[in-house]
Amino acid sequence: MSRTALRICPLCEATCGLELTIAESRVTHARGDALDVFSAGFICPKGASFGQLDADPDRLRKPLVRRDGRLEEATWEEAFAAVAAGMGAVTQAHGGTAVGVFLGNPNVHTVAGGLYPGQLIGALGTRSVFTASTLDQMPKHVSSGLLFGDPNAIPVPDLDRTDHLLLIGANPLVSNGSLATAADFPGKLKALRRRGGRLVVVDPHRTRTAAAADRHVAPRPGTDAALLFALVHVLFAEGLAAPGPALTSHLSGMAEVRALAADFSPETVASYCDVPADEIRVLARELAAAERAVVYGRLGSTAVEFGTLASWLVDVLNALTGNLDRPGGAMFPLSATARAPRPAAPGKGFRTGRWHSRVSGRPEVKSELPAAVLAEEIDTPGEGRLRALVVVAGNPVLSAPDGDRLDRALAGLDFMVSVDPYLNETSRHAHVVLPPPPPAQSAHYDFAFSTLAVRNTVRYSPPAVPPAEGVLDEPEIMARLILGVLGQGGPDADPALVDAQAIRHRLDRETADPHSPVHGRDAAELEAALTGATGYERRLDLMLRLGPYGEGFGADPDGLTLDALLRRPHGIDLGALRSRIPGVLRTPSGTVELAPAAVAGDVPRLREAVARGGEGSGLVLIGRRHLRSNNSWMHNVPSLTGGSNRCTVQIHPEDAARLGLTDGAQARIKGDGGEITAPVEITDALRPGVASLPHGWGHDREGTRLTAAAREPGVNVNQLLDGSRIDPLSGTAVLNGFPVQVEAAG
Ligand SMILES: Nc1nc2c(c(=O)[nH]1)N[C@H]1C(S)=C(S)[C@@H](COP(=O)(O)OP(=O)(O)OC[C@H]3O[C@@H](n4cnc5c(=O)[nH]c(N)nc54)[C@H](O)[C@@H]3O)O[C@H]1N2
Ligand SMILES: Nc1nc2c(c(=O)[nH]1)N[C@H]1C(S)=C(S)[C@@H](COP(=O)(O)OP(=O)(O)OC[C@H]3O[C@@H](n4cnc5c(=O)[nH]c(N)nc54)[C@H](O)[C@@H]3O)O[C@H]1N2
Ligand code: SF4
Ligand SMILES: [Mo]
Repeated sequence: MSRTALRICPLCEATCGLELTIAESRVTHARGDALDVFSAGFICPKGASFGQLDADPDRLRKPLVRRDGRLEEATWEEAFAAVAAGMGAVTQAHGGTAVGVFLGNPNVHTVAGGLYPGQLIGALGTRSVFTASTLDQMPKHVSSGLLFGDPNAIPVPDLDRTDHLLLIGANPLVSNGSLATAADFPGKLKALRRRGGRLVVVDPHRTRTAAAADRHVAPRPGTDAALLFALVHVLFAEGLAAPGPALTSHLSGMAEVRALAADFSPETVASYCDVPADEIRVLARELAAAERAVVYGRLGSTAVEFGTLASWLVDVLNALTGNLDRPGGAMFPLSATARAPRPAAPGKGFRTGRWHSRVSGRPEVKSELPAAVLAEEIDTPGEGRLRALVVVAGNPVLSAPDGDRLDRALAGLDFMVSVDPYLNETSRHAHVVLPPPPPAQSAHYDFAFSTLAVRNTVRYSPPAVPPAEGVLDEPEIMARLILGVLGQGGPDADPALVDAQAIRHRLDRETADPHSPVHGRDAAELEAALTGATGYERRLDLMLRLGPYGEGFGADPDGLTLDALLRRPHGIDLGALRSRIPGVLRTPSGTVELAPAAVAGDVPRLREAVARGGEGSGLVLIGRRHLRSNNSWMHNVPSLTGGSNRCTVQIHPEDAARLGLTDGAQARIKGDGGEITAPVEITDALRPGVASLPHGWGHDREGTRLTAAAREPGVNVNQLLDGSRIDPLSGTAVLNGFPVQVEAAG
């Protein structure tokens, strides 16, 4: 007998609702849930492989504990005892600050990742926190922090209503969208063009998305900040900078932006960007002329040399053309678990550099240090060296610069614990591996992506399959880990304490807040009203009730609760995005601060780069993604790899001819951090002067359990980096547009 269950897909930011067919606790089929209020049936090849991924025989089903140097299966009791002993030894000798934390990408795709990392970091009292954000979108947080006073207030393209989408360094037909949660991105781009709108793509690669565009501009990688500055320049020069009356009253810094853009005329930047000045003018004029337009930038605009400047300019352009916070433009989502809107009030503003990394003095950003300096924080001797590491859902040996150095550094740690379902390139160094259950056995709520979605909806999936014998769900693993770090991890430790503490903390704050619907109420009585079968469900219930659509513990009887959501398994539609300025602003001035001093301070660096020009700079490398991959951890599912999903170095025919490279032959690629060898794939989709390699490959290290991935291991592109190339304002590694040398191997 088979049955079906609904489950939001955790495999990318599109968050599609899936309908799983389940026979004897096994997912035998996955299809798009046609009734899902957000995704309406959309699914991609990864979602369709949900069952294979869920049942991957290499997935760890029991914890692993290192004994005499070898990782062996153990009981949960033994594993948490080993954590208590190992962590205890380090923290007693050196304090919790000697423990680092690395949080990888799936933390934004799990309930546990949305709820527990903050408590873990708090329990350790460490400032050595590293995440995938500094390999990804941190520049956007910095730009939002400076512009709007809130680093998490990221405006997203209102895809359903725009007439003109200018896409910078994003490939949503492959990635399915990022910092713009939109199921069926392909369908939304088609609909845009059907209603007479235009798609313009700026990308050095003629990607699937670029090939589908009305206009494709292929600049030299890394030069987008200059290109976008030139668009701003044109808007001012031609009298097209017109935010409109509604927005203008909430803007400051227009004159300063104009002055900053003065040096970046189309003629000045044309040769650096390798885009003709006339074409730059057309880009600006088209953007200004469209009734509703939006500029949207993604990884090719963030993980680059001038990532923060480019991210900032994206929203400067949205503001100057009157498209910020307006339907069809760039809008701020309002998630169901956000704090309920408070009256507009000036905030403290956003600061970075409250502390610095020990070895190379990199500033803290959003309480994080750059992932690119993790290795040196471990392997550089001296006071304050990291001696232990907790990795949750991360594989930095493959995802961060100089994996070989990090690999050696991890091997030298006194203690390491990984919360991860796989024994991979990173977790193989752990002393204890704590595996979460596969996704079908886990509940799902999108805490992160609901704040980035192009339409406000709310959806929750309880576990589709009951947890198998001997399984601990990831919230419980995290709660026990937190108790262990606090020295309360004995065999009778009650993980519910961790949830109760979080609930009490929030209720104490809310009952003391005059703007809260529960101001002055009794926290214990409110706590008793919460429903939910588990600690994390009660936390979700609390957040929903106190959120912008919540029932507020009686304030709005029709409002949202967990129970109400459970009665609507396909989700609840909360409507199209609505304007949120000034309520969303938390800058000291209470305005959108268009010309923040920190950003202005980085402009001279860009001016110098433009002055140096781009000619004769040799080959630069950029990344690429494949529809059937996801970073480093989906190469172990045979139905997803092979065919075009391979680790090849792509190169333009002219470069191949000049370098004597032939299709299919091996090339040696050298960068700051080392050299790798990969098969050549010649393609004119890339502009000349650019080579491309995907990331997340290099599955040939010993001591992993990735049977399928090891058969076609590929190579680790991040070995070409040494960790020194960083966007200074955000600490983000430059993963796109760095110099390499390529030659025929052998
Ligand atoms: N050169 C280059 N490097 C890049 C990029 C690039 O474009 N080019 N992209 C960067 C980007 S955008 C990102 S986000 C990073 C990603 O960097 P990471 O987050 O370090 O890497 P992932 O491959 O996503 O690793 C995810 C880990 O989580 C585990 N995992 C999967 N599901 C779960 C779960 O439910 N719970 C737990 N606890 N663990 C789980 C997987 O087994 C894997 O070990 O890589 C970055 N690195
Ligand atoms: N199938 C699949 N989907 C994924 C992932 C995956 O690995 N596979 N990863 C997920 C993650 S973690 C993320 S962060 C998102 C990323 O989502 P996207 O950013 O949409 O995906 P990318 O393919 O990295 O697209 C970046 C584009 O920038 C271009 N580019 C590189 N350098 C430059 C430059 O200097 N300027 C400009 N203008 N463009 C440049 C590249 O050619 C590439 O097409 O995708 C997510 N979705
Ligand atoms: S697009 Fe993303 S969320 Fe949707 S099915 Fe594919 S992997 Fe899952
Ligand atoms: Mo990412």
